[in-house]
Amino acid sequence: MKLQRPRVMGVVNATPDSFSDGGRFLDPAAALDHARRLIAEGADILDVGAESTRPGADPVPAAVEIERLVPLIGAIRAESAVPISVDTMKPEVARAAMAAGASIWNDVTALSHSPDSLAMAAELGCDVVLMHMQGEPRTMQAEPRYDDVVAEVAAFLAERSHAAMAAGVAHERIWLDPGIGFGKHMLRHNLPLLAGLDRIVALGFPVLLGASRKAFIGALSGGAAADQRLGGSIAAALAGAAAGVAAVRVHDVAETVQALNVQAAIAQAGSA
Ligand code: HH2
Repeated sequence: MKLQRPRVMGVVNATPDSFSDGGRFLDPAAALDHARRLIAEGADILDVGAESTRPGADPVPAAVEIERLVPLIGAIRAESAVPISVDTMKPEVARAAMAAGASIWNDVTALSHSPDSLAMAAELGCDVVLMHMQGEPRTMQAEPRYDDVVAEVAAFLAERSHAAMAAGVAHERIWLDPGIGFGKHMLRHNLPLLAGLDRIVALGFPVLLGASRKAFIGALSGGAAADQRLGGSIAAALAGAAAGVAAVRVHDVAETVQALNVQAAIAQAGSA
């Protein structure tokens, strides 16, 4: 039975300071092992990153990102055909990652970090994820402000998708992401955005949702630590699926695949 459900993107961090699993996968062999495990658990895409975007994280020079990412991407590609996405805001890192075997550029700055980003995305011809963020990672949680968070995020994503297409990125290469947790008040902004995902989906591009283990889940569960947020992460993924997102970016692949498969099977039985 082929089920209609979002694709599951598993997170592989090669960072010493990522909020959810900081440091555990900096060792290249450990990161590769983790990637193997996520593939075995059913990941449809792997998202590899070497610069944490958590609030207050230190920037990483491009050369260090490349040094961490290229061997890892090459090693994954050598043993699997799984699509690989690279989580970077730097065009030179995206280029190195594509040369090593990645095919998706996941950019939390929506191709605005460098004046070269738009042209690089067009030149690479890869898929690009344009994510919304208010402010920049170091300071974005200081005082996020919106009048209407869903409308403002949708308008920003529409503008960036037009900028990308004007620069030569094909429509079918573009994904949008509301950027849960990126310059958003934990509950006042993230919850309306999750409730209004259908309005982001209505922009006509595949939508990626990254809510896994984020702080708003802790805020709704008595301050649960990042590795104690599985239930809430699954609830958010299911809400995304119900709204029609194309993919969810998650840390817990096996559990998310199971939840999405059950949701899809129930929906299918209901419409048979
Ligand atoms: N969230 C993080 C990183 N990259 N990319 C997209 N497109 N959407 C997201 O929601 C998103 C993202 C979270 O930040 P980080 O501190 O790197 O933690 P982790 O990679 O463990 O999720």
